[in-house]
Amino acid sequence: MRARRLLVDPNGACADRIIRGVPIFQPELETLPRPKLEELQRERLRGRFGVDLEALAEQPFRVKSELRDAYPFGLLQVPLEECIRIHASSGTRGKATIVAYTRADLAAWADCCARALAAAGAGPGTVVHVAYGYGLFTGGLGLHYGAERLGCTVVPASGGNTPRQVQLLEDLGAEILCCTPSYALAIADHVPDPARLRLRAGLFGAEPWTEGLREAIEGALDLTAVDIYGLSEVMGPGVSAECAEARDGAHVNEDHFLVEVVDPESGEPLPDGEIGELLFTTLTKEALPLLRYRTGDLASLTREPCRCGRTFARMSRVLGRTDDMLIIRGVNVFPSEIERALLGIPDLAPHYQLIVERPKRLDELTVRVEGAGDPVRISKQLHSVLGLNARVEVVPPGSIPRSEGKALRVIDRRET
Ligand code: DLL
Repeated sequence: MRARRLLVDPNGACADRIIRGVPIFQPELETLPRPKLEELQRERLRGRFGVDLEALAEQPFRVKSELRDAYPFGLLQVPLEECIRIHASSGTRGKATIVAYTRADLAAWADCCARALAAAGAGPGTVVHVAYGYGLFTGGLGLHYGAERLGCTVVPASGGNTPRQVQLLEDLGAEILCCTPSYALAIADHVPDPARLRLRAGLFGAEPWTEGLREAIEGALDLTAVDIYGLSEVMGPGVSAECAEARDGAHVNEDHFLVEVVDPESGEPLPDGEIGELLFTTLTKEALPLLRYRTGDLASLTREPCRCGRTFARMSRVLGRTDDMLIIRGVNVFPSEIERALLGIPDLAPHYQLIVERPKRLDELTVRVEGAGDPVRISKQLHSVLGLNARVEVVPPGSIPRSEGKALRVIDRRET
């Protein structure tokens, strides 16, 4: 058993914040009975957008291109001087999107990230190593302020210089690591013996990952890996996060964000349990409120109670994006499915790239993966699991470039 710390209210009150052994940062909100939560959402929705909860499904969607078209500040709902921070989407797809935050927005964001850190087992005094990039990307500063809000001791390492990261982890004894899952693996490459580190948990997100990758990271770094999700347009990291206790879906901070899942094609709402596109409505944001924002992320929801005691809805892992689905000779496949299949094959390492080309009008997929094994046999295994024809290249360990932020896993060389 890993030791758990008692969570002390950063405002001074040392409240009884242990619910069934799990420290909860804001239990009065995070464990609100659903009818009360809905009441709060209803009030906030009406107050901010003048929309009744029942009428939500009739409201038009907002999409990312509207933010891009309004670049940089066209959608701000408050004067710029009321905004005390600017961030931008990391721009792995297309031009960056600028977002802005008022003081109250930043406070709410810090609360959400503090909740996520507490749910991973952090508390006041826990040393938290933040290796998400600091800067316009929301990962670094988002978790940084959340950790301070919780009363942790933050190591603002940012990304890069991996050997130094490992040195800091070892010397400063961080118990919590925050970075992308792909960077966690890159860090693990430099950790010969995880017993030299004191890591207990990691908050990994900003890119899709699988249960197989979770196991690989947990094995290599000897920690509990939890998923943290978010997007700059809605806030940044901490829109939702898993609890270390159940690790069974990320709790959406529903007092701040109303979540829906819709059919990506028809736009019709889908019931809990069905996979569709996630939509968020911000209930408290001042600078950039968004009604029914289409994330492009595919996931499902459950409102079943979680054994950690939190009542917020949980979202599944992001299973892919509406726009990164690869269609290879008519077979629809998400990179995450290929990752899952690869990680199910012994002797392969969780470092891979997918190269899509169209040499003669037909798409061809090359899966380049580190490890050992017969490429023809691996290709057959992929085919049996995914129904997909892919050429496989098995390359020596260390030959696929490591990322310091979001991994670039798909190289699409097709002309569009
Ligand atoms: O990636 C915010 C973030 C930082 C989340 C640190 C978690 C940790 P953007 O750069 O705007 O914001 O990218 C948002 O990244 O729409 C998803 O497609 C993807 N994404 C974020 N978290 C996850 C996750 C940050 N846990 C886009 N699993 C989102 C899968 C994720 N995809």
